Amino acid sequence: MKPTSITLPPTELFIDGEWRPGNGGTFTVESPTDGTVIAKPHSADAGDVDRAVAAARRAFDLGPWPALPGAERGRLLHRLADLIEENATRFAELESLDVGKPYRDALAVDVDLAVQTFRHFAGWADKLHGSTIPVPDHMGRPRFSFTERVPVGVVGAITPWNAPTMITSWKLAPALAAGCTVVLKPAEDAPLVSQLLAELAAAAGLPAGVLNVVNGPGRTTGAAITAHPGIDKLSFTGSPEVGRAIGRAAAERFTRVTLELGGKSPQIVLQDADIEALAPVAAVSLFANSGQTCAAGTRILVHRSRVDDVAQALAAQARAQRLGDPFDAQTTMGSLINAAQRDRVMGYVTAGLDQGAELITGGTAPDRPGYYVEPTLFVGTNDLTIAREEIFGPVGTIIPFDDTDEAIRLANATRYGLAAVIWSQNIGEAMAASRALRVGAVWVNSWGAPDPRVPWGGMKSSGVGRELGLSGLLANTEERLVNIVY
Ligand code: TXE
Repeated sequence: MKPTSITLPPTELFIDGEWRPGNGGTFTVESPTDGTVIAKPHSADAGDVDRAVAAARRAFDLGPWPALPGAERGRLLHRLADLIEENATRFAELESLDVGKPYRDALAVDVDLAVQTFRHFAGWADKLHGSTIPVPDHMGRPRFSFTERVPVGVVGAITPWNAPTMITSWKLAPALAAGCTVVLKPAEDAPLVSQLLAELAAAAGLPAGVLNVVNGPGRTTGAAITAHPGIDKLSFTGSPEVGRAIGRAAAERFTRVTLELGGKSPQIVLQDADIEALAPVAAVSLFANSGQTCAAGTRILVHRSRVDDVAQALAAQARAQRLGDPFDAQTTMGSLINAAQRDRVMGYVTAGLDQGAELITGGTAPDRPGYYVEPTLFVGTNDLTIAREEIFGPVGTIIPFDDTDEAIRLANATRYGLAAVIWSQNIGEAMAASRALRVGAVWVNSWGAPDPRVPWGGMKSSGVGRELGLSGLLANTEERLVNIVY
């Protein structure tokens, strides 16, 4: 059950180490499970964004952050990780309340991975090395050339609502470890955990201006960040449409940019796949967070001889899901984020039916308060709207194929390229398929949330650049070459 009292973080903007009222009015955050008003955070107008960028600029250009020894930045980030861990249940409560995802998932996955992400990148803060490069001098003098990794500067981070604790940590931890300062704009639908993060960053001892949090709508607050000349890098996770606008704005001033834009990821079930083993994992990939995950394996490409077995096994998994109160320990699926998303998902279900897909299970929005959709499975073809567009809801389509070449062709026949899963007991075949896929991440006989130690990002319309891992750290740096001739 929902805890009787959840302590909400401050609702103001966090600029230059202080909570300040926003000049853009307030907006309402509703619980997606019952429509009640949770909070009314302040919105930042362009002037507030300007002040936040100026604070981040000062903390970068004059302040101690990039000049601190890496080990000291690492110590402060470890302290922040410890504080997040100490406040884990508070983060999970806020995430569950805001997003409607099961509390136990928020605690075990999102918050845990956020702690791991801060710890991982805290460890990198004193390990940003360059290289020495032997280069002959054209006049025959002794020459010494080396490179340094320097922080890219002020990072403007714009985050989505589906996994706010985790995705915010993906943006903040590598940027802060590299010595960057940050202006963060959380998604309007799920701003609460970022407010708590700001509170804890101050408690951990991060200097004023190093992290600034400005809430507000994307089209005003987000756009003001995107257009601000004081920002050196934009880091965005969200829809391809907004990603394109951000990429365009970045190109205007050659601002560095990282975009993570979701996917339509295939799960390829080869003829020899162990269906009993794959069913529960494939179900997590489809239904975790009510399907609102960027790597959801929503196109289940199945060898024609196994279609009935897979359909039965996944339908059983779908029927075993318990929709309900995210704070109820029995609940496996919470709500969608808001009414618009529920309607959007139901629109796709209708399109699937209209275009002749066979509905195996689900397909309804239960008649109860909140924005729920039943776990839904279709059998169809790769050209249907439900197989082409990212639905961001608990809807999967089983698509038959006749041989592995056709499976690869179908898997790649999408504008997205974030992730793919291959289910097979033949490692040679799985590896060959893996190499043929135009995606940023492949799982063989598995699926799971990204880990901070490995890179994350997509090919094609799934995005530009990588977050996490060493690539994610280096994406917050520039490489500087120094030549000494003596
Ligand atoms: O995303 P938006 P929405 C996909 C998913 C989902 C769809 C729409 O398919 O159904 O996108 O979700 C900010 N300038 N993903 O509408 O609008 C906005 O305030 C600057 C996949 O919520 O892209 C929020 O903070 N910023 C995805 C963030 O962008 C702007 C996760 C994302 O919002 C802006 C989320 C603007 N003009 C959605 N307009 C993934 N990669 O997993 C909006 N924003």
